[in-house]
Amino acid sequence: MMTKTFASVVLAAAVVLAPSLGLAQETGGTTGKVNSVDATKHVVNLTHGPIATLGWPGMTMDFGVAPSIDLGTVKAGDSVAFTVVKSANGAWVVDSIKPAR
Ligand SMILES: [Cu+2]
Repeated sequence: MMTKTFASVVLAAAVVLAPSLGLAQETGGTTGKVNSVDATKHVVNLTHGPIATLGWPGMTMDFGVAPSIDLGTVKAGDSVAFTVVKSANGAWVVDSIKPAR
């Protein structure tokens, strides 16, 4: 879809360009459990632990997922370790997600 493609390009550009522009990039990571995956919207719902660097408590929430991530490798019930980054529009986006060890 055009809209999603455009949003993905903007997001990718923001993630790539923010550090080179000297913008402070807020990031953090933790572990959690995948509750659901919406591959069409490129969104996951995670119950995650606290993220100390962001001052977040543990919670259950939806996250957009960076276009570079193959959601075919992520499924409901998985325990994962993931990182998030604040995108240009203020939304938090998962920029890495792997099976938790
Ligand atoms: Cu959260």
